[in-house]
Amino acid sequence: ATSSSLQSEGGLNFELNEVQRDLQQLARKVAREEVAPNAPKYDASMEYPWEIIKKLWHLGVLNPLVPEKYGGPELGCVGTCIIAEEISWGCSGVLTAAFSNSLASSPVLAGGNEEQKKRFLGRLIEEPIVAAYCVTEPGAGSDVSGLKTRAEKKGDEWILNGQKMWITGVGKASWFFVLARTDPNPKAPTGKAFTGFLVNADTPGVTVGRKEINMGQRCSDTRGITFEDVRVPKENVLGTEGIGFKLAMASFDKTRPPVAAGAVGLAQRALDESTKYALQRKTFGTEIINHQAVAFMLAEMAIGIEVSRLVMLRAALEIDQGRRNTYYASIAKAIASETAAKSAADAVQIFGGNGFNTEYPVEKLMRDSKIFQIYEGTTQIQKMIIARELVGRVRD
Ligand code: CS8
Ligand code: FAD
Repeated sequence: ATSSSLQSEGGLNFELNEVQRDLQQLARKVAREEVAPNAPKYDASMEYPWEIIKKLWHLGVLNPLVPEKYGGPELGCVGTCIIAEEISWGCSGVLTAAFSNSLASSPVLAGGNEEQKKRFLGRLIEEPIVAAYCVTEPGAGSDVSGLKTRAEKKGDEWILNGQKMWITGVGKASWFFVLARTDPNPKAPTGKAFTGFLVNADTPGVTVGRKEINMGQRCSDTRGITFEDVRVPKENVLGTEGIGFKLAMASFDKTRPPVAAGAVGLAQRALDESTKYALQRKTFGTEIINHQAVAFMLAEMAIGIEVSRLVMLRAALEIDQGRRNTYYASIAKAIASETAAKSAADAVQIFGGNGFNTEYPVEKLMRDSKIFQIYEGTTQIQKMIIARELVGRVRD
């Protein structure tokens, strides 16, 4: 092979195409001009960033996964990641608030019938509304199969009872994806025992809890929710009875890469802020960037960011091209989250006493970064998934 054939179309290529670049520029502009300047205000007030959510909707980037067929922009997982990284650079709390729609849309995309896709995804495009993904419970987060919410079939309806916890956007949402156990037999295989439901927020029996006050990402709305004899019509069973667990898992394949992108955006912000600071702040007669111990912290951030960004885009591209990406999605989520947490903590270190103070941007980054290691599957759970994938490959 000649070097030109090795570089021909379809081979490795690290450039964004024109559409992706335009999307990045659009998201970057909003992040820099509207998200970042308002981030301290939202952090302090803990107010839900409705204005920005609406702005993203008007720009057509609030629901990037929704296909054109249902009125959406169909930006795929790569497009979603490009947007997520930029918005998170501005404020990862805003990103989390904005991302609940994509979380809730994913199971609908994975298993919804045409009518459900039109009805639920179409609504997200018609007006700037919010949807939520209700899986975690007070007693079951990592171990999704341990969830206790139950749904029983009665005639043409299902009766939903149970409690969910830590649900992003649920206090603002118009509809939810809810995962419930539908086979009471504890020996039923996990892949068949659960069903996904699409529940309208105004259904009687739905009670939303108080806004939780979290360490970081404080403008995002996180709440518990209870379902008490909530009647769900059979038309709102997502796909078919019994496939809910798999839909919830398949959704993560599409949402973990953008969550990783959010972590990359936060880490990039930490690097940008601390490089700027290290070039200005002087100690012992020189800018602190000239102290190798400081410069190496910046170098480590750069190493983590570059590696995380590559694997995050790989994970997104794999699924956009129709291949199962579970392995890459978990690698991306794990490395990007750890990079975000370490980069933000080191950014505070580089800022010294100023880093600990709310007048400077990095203490917020440190508080905001922690959640990336926890939500959308903890780092330990990502490692478990990666290890299982490795074992699967050996056995295959
Ligand atoms: O329980 C799984 C797990 O992923 N746990 C982590 C839970 C989690 O990530 N929660 C996140 C909640 S949402 C959230 O936090 C949003 S925060 C806001 C973000 C905003 C950011 C900007 C587990 C531990 C991986 C697996 O559990 P197990 O009970 O061990 O189940 P398995 O035996 O592995 O699987 C059971 C069946 O499901 C099938 N399966 C598993 N994975 C997949 C995928 N696609 C399709 N199907 C899947 N990825 C599996 O094959 C089994 O079916 P079989 O028919 O038995 O073969
Ligand atoms: P646990 O599962 O109790 O885990 C506790 C600790 O044990 C963790 O360190 C964990 O890694 C470790 N651990 C558990 N099992 C193992 C194991 N097998 N091996 C090794 N270590 C293990 N959920 C939703 O459904 N929708 C949402 O929109 C949503 N948004 C969220 C927003 C925020 C701000 C927060 C805090 C959470 C959100 N979650 C959401 C829930 C989130 O996904 C869970 O908190 C997370 O998956 C961890 O579950 P848990 O809190 O029950 O921890």
